[in-house]
Amino acid sequence: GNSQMGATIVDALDTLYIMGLHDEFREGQEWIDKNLEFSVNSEVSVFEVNIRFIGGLLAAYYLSGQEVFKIKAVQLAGKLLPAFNTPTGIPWAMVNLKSGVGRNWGWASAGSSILAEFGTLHMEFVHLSYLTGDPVYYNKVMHIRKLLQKMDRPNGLYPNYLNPRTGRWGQHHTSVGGLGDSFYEYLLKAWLMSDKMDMEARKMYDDAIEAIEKHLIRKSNGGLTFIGEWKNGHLERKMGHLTCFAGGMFALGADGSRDDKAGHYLQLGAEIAHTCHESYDRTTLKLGPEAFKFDGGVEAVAVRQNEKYYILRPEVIETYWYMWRFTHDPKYRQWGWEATQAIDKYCRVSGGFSGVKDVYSSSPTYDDVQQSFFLAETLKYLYLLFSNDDLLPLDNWVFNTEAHPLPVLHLANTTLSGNPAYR
Ligand code: DMJ
Repeated sequence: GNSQMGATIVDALDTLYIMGLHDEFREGQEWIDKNLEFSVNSEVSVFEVNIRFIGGLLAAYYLSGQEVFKIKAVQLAGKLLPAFNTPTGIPWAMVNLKSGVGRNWGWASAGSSILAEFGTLHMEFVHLSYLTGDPVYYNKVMHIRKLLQKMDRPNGLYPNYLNPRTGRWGQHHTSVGGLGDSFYEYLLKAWLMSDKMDMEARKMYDDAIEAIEKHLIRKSNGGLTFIGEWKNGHLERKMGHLTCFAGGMFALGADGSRDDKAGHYLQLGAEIAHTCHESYDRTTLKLGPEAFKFDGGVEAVAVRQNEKYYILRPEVIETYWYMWRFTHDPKYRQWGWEATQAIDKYCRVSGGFSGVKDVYSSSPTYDDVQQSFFLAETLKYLYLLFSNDDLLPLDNWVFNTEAHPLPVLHLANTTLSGNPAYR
């Protein structure tokens, strides 16, 4: 948005808390208490506000017990609700926080909303209903799920674009990276967050992953497993840095997988982790490019100049951390340490850390931006990678797509839809 909303402060709170930086955490809390306001004439992304602000505030609330975070999360969620006023209930990508007017990105195919955006609300919205007793949030995300369930899927794949006016798919482009990624992640995590009771979510995840494996996952000539992108019946042999989160997702979803294929999915996670490590290792800076190809003799290397940047993204380290938790293979800590050293050497600047424009250049130039996910995710996952497993055990906590931990909900015998007795 165009107003000063303190994204980095909110996104970093739980990282500060987990690292035991309590003075800094209190400073953040004070700022939020005094300054974080939502009645601003600013157009924001529903998805980004949800994963960074609502997710960040909810995690800060659950970790610290400070009411202010819950209050702010609920206020902000109320400001997002007008985005769902579309003919289908599929929300607009953007909403003006003051007027409630929504619209979609101009670049999106056929006026569509984006799968990874409207499909990445479930965790936070279920928690909002749980905490407030108000079913409105839960009903919004369940409506999206039901609508998706009813739709035909080409080759069993979910296209990235869906028009919120007509309820029809836009361009048949499917990816596990940008535009698709966290939709699949949230199907799995909805199941985990429900204490494995939400079997509908688990089934949707299993079905989606089976189609992805069949149509998008391939081995390169050099033996690297990669996840490509499906565009109108054609497989593009290109993988994004964003797609690298999927290694961790496959490992996290191994337990409970259909036909007891746990070993298979853990192995797939390890192969993706390896491929993504190669994408780092084949650069000059030992930091991964935004996208890399497996085509015409090229393997895990960026080809186009505008795909050679690294903007402090977390996905590769996220996968190292999940793989570490599930295997305790020391190579994941070693790879995490390589990335840590490279970030410290090439991204540290006087005012913090910066993205770099070309990971293949020995004299990198900076983009002069420290993305808020660097503190929310990249540093948190690194810290967890070198911590004991009893810090945020995965049996009790589920991380949202911005690495904000939310507790598993034990909801047996209760319903989130319309039961005011629920706290
Ligand atoms: C983050 O905001 C989230 O991880 C999101 O799911 C994808 N993009 C960024 C980090 O790269």
